[in-house]
Amino acid sequence: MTKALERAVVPPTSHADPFAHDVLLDPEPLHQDLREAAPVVYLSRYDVHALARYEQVHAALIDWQHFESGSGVGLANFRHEKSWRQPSPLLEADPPRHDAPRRVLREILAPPALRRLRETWSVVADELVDQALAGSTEFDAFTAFAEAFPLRVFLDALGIGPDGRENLLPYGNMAFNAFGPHNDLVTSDAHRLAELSGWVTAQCTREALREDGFGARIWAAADRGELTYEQAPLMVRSLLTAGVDTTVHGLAACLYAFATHPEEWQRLRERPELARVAFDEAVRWQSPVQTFFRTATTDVTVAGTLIPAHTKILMFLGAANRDPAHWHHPDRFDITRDPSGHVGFGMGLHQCIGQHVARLEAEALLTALARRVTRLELAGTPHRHPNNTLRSWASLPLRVH
Ligand code: EJD
Repeated sequence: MTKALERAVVPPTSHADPFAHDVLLDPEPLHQDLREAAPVVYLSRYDVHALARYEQVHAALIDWQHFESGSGVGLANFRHEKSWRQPSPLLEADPPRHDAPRRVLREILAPPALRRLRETWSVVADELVDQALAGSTEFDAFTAFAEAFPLRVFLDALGIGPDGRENLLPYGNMAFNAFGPHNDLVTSDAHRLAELSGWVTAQCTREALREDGFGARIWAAADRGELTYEQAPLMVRSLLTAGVDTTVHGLAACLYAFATHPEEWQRLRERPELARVAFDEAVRWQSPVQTFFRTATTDVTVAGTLIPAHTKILMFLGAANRDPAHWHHPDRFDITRDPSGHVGFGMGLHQCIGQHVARLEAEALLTALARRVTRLELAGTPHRHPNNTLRSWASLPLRVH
């Protein structure tokens, strides 16, 4: 790969700030510019190289040998700066250290392990939908469904207690901001860092976890010697960090997609078995996780451009998921397309380990809604919430029939 050094292509420079509020709230124009500019673009503001085309994002995600996670998957380079929290043994690690934690969590979150949750989650989804519809035909679907459902079913399955759950979304908002630059979104969260981290840390102890949940199974793996006792609480923390906000905003993306595409809702009602693929299509179309970084392990050439060793690479998952060179009519939300291969859950070694959990949540919620609601539409302007990593929502007013 480094053979091409002497004829390296100089990448175009962009002075844009992908983490500015207006871009976070409406990222597609920048995505299009970056995709069209070149396979690799230099971002002067952060001194990083960026990938926005499907081909290069996909290639970087699967090439963990050249694009490491161990130096952090945010802008901060762990070689030079300390992280705000102890690094994750899963997310912020490379093989071989990454592999044992990954194996343990994969078992715990694999489809067979989730089977017994399906029935319970479907009952809870029915309850939530009945509750919302009993109140009024207009409500905020972001709080009523997208937030309420994961906060209840996922945290119950994880095994934490009912108290203090209101800390989790603020914690997640902080954690996902922290992958970006140290901008106003990070500083405005800073005063709650100690309090929220303290609360989360307290939930990760063995004593705080019910005996039959995902959390207890992580501790049991430590007892079997499959993990160290130092890793176990950090992996419970992984579930609390990675498993709530991502699903909340993924479900919101899905509800927003259907509210703005009534013909797709009709299709789902006729064929509720499309619920899971519809969720993946919504993840492709909105990319709840917008960006991630890797770090070059050596000098590496991408499409002829040299990326120097130990520098950061910003991958635009959202841009790749709408790359017209890879997708037919990429801007269309179409539940009959095959969205497989989207990079909304990442790709390769670190690909989302909770994706089956997320799909099960989406399936339960969407099918409960589809059984009762013939039509849904926006009842007002939905509001997004800026976050350095997540395509987040603040409200999603819906009217249902
Ligand atoms: C994440 C993008 C952790 C952790 C793992 C994954 C995420 C966050 C935190 C989900 C990133 O192990 O702490 S989507």
